[in-house]
Amino acid sequence: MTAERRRTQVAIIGGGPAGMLLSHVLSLNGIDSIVLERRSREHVQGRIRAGVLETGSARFLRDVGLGANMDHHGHRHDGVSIAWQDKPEFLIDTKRHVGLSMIAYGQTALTADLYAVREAAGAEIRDHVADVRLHDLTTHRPGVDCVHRGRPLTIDCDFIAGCDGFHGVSRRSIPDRVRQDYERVYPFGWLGVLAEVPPLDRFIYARHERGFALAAQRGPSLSRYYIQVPSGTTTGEWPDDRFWRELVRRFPDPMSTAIEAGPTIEKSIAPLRSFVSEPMRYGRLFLCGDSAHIVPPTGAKGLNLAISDVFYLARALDWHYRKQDDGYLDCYSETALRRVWGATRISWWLTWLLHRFPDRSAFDDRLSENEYDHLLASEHAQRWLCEQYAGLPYEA
Ligand code: RFL
Ligand code: PHB
Repeated sequence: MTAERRRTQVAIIGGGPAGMLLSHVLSLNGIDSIVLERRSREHVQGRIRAGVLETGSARFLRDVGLGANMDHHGHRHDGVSIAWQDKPEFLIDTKRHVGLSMIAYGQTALTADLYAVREAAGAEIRDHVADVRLHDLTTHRPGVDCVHRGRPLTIDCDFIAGCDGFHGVSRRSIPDRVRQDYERVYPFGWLGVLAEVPPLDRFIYARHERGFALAAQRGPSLSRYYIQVPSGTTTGEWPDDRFWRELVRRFPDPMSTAIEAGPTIEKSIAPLRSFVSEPMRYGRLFLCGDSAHIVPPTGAKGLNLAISDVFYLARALDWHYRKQDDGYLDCYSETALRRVWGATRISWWLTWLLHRFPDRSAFDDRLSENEYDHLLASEHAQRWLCEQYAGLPYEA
């Protein structure tokens, strides 16, 4: 089979939310791109993941013409509650303390919006791409070799955006001597289910001696629930009736009695990890989203970080092409990493506060309890948490 050769300004590796949003924003600025995605379109659009958008993410999505479905089908909420066994409930009241609300809008819906808008614009999105290799990253003419549906494909470009998630090839294309990885792996994961039953009326993080649980929502009759499970657990060990029995035990009354059980339509386990790779740039390769960093989902920050990375990178590329100014490209990594470390810290803190750690001592348990009591009592502590939970502002 003959090889194919294409040229574009920005080759984007990965067709998840980061890659698709970047390709959309670039096209609004008159910059062309080709997206290379390893999996099928159905697989990418079927993944159930995040559910909460920060005000800043929602504002950026509106600015780039992606607000209509989000504002129509998503719903605003002013904070997430913490239900701590045998203690008063606490609302992370972002509206009250920092004047910002969140929007509950599933990543699945956002991904569908992104594919719809890019397809309508005639974007080049290649799925089923294999053997992706990046080359000449430190020259002005980098490129990507891959195999697209069995046929060799080479892309010549000006820049490569590595939006291929934690398991992708982009980050690994940065030499070890340049790259520094920071990592913490937690000894548990989240078992998540989706069920066609009415959800509770708010998002609730439950802290219980049996482990963490989360009540979330995807619509008026679609519930999303999670429970902490030990690492290595499989979904096969969690038939529906066992899941619901365990879930209600972790919520205090009256929440536990309000939970409606029903057949699950999706069930998956996500391991929890904190990970940051520095720098987020190597020559003409720029990393965006989960390819450079992973946060545990306590805090709902992962998708929001992917969106802020795209904001910074799209602006930097716009200035490069439109103003011949590389200032933003040169500070991309540093700027994006400041926000990444902020989200890494708050996600780690909430995970530490709300989960049961198998190796934790009684001393540590008392410390976390005291931390919660302090949160209940102190306006300053509440504001500190709300400022970060709502999402730090984008830098000018
Ligand atoms: P993705 O979504 O992983 O997309 C990367 C894409 O790259 C493709 N790919 C490749 N393509 C070509 N060549 C290769 N060699 C490739 N290798 C991989 C993959 O197939 C994929 O399509 O990364 P991206 O775009 O950076 O987006 C990140 C978000 O998906 C992620 O941060 C969030 O889902 C995290 N997250 C949450 N974030 C929030 O902001 N709010 C939340 O409420 C929230 N809840 C969650 C979450 C993540 C969870 N899991 C499953 C880890 C809840 C859960 C349970
Ligand atoms: C979700 O809606 O899936 C969700 C909400 C809050 C989190 C994580 C996930 O912290």
